[in-house]
This record gives sequence, structure tokens and C-alpha cells, in this order.
Amino acid sequence: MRLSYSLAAISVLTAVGAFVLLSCGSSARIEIEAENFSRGDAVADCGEFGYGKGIGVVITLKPGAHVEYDFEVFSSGNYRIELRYASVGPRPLRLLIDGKMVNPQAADQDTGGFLPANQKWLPAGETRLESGRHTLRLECDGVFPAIDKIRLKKLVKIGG
Ligand SMILES: [Ca+2]
Repeated sequence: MRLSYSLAAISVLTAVGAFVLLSCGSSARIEIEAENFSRGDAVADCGEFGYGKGIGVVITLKPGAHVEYDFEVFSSGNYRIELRYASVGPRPLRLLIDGKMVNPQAADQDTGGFLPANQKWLPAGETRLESGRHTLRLECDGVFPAIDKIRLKKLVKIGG
């Protein structure tokens, strides 16, 4: 009896003030195919180079590149940004939204390869977004990993 009471108390304490992912609803989740960038000087690979076969990825063929994505938010709030990418060794990117730095070291994980089978969803930062149009920018001085998708998920604050 005492044990179950303690566990319940811990659950309440950890939940208060914490952000959790909103589980569903189309306005709470935005997914962008990385190869469909609005503007930039990277390369969309839909299989020609082997990295995007069947999924489509954005890659770079020389150091120093950027891509931008225009997107619309329908529900103001805090969002978690995730990137689905494949890389051997860290290939960190600067992730900016509307010109503001969100993460200077996004996509800095080794996923074990560059091929579609090596693609992994990994967190890339959190930021507040108001409803309306925004621009997400990825840039680096080196080369990109093979990026398949970008996802923004709304977080909701529960309790106090
Ligand atoms: Ca893709």
C-alpha cells in the first residue's frame, strides 16, 4: 500500500511542469521531405547517387551548403524538431528558424552508414513557434549527412 502511494506521488511530481508530446492531431505535427527544399545549394538525391533510393534525401557534393524550408504552423506552442538522416561520423549542421539559432550541432550522430537502411530519427532541438509561416534553415561548413525528413512535433505542458 505504501509502495504504490509513493510511486503515484513520484509520477505526479515528474509530470508537473514537464513538456510531453501531443499524441495526435494533424495541426500538432509537421513533416517535410528534406529533398523538397524551398531554396538552397545542396543536391536532392532520389536514387541517382545511391543514398536516397526509394526515399529521397538531400546531400552535398562539396563543403559549405545550405537549404531552406518554408512551412506553416497552425497551432502556436513549443515544438520538438527531429531529423531523419544517415551518416558515418558526425556531420553537424546549424539549424535556424527565421534566422534564429535553434541548434548549432544538429545531426551530429553517427548512424552507421549513409544508405536508406542506416536512416534514423534523432532529436535536433526544441523551439517556440507562433502560428503562421516560418523558414527552417540547415547549413554547414562541411558536408551534410544524407537527410531524408524533417519533423516538428508540438509539445504540451501538463500540470503547473
Ligand atoms: Ca525523403
